Amino acid sequence: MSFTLPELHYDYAALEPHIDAKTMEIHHSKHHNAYVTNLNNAIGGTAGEGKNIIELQEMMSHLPVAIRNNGGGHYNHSLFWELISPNGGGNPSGELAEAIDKDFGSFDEFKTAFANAATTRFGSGWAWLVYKDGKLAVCSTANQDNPLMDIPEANGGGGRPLMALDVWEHAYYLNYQNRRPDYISAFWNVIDWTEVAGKYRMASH
Ligand code: MN3
Repeated sequence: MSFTLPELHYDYAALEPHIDAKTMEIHHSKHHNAYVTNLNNAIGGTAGEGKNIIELQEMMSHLPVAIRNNGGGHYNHSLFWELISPNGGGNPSGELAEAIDKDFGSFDEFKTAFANAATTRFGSGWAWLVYKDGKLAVCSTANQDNPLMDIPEANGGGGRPLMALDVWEHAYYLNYQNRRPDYISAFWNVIDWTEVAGKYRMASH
């Protein structure tokens, strides 16, 4: 069984003007597709063969670096596409909103902490909202690493990912060039809080 590129639930142009169609097309059909292809090519004969994408992250310390890079890339992007939506934006509600207020002080303070993690990640990587030890936390990881990986120096402190933002230049350069902070600001218009809340519920109950 091999890994496959997931279909998006929206058109490449659906997130404009916040994320442009050309970026979405290249990001999904070229970058993510290459991670899937390279993962499938790398996994044969390793201990990861036959494992699902979550299991792979959790045993990454035992796997070749090609699986760390491409298996991380496949997991991270599959999550990212689920978390953004043309119907996104606004504010979280319900239990998630209460947890954000409790653990960060307010929604605005959470946004500042998350944007700071995304802005200060040097080079390529990801910013995360995770659920860990009964609390919400923000962190970032380099390259295609993520909080699920069993590699302490790479997983940003670990935890269950609830929300992810790709801050590789390929995620924003066509539209935003060097202006990563503008891309991070635009992300708040496409984040789907219903998806984040669902992941929070699964992680916390
Ligand atoms: Mn990417």
